[in-house]
Amino acid sequence: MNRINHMFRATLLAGFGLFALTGTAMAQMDHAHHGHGAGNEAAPAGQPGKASATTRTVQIEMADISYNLEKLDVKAGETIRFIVVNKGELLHEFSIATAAGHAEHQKKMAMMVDHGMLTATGINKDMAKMDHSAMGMGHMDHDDPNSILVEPGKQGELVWTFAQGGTLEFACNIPGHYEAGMVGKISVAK
Ligand SMILES: [Cu+2]
Repeated sequence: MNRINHMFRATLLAGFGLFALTGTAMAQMDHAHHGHGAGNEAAPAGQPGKASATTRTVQIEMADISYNLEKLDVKAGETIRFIVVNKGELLHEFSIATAAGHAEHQKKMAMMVDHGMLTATGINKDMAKMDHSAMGMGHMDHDDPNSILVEPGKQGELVWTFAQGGTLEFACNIPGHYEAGMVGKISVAK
């Protein structure tokens, strides 16, 4: 890794800590809304699809910090199988939601970083297994049906049925990544 890359990476990691602090503030301000965001977010965006109903497979490649795709055109009712490959060195997410849904999900992700469940490069599986309800934080798993977290060098899969016409976004809600441009438009034609 050359010096410029190294500095870039150091900046990313520093930014991660900064956003984690912001997450604490948001968690305190918005305590009532944790743990049930997935249902709210998923409703206008569609629903998890059956693999057997897949009409199309789309490969998504993630890097530090970008997607290989800026825009995706789909049809209402279409079921797409997304193969999501993380070619970067940082943890990334592929999530399908409205812009408002992503904004809501970002708060939860910041809280997960804040509590050590997510790091810049991976998922802390021991922390993720802990019973956070005892700490008054409720259910905090990253189990949202509309998103998938993929660690560096790995790949994952998400099958999604788009429900209605409109504009959605695919995005990475790891703190700082959406702001850095890790977001794209999905046009859902009726
Ligand atoms: Cu990311």
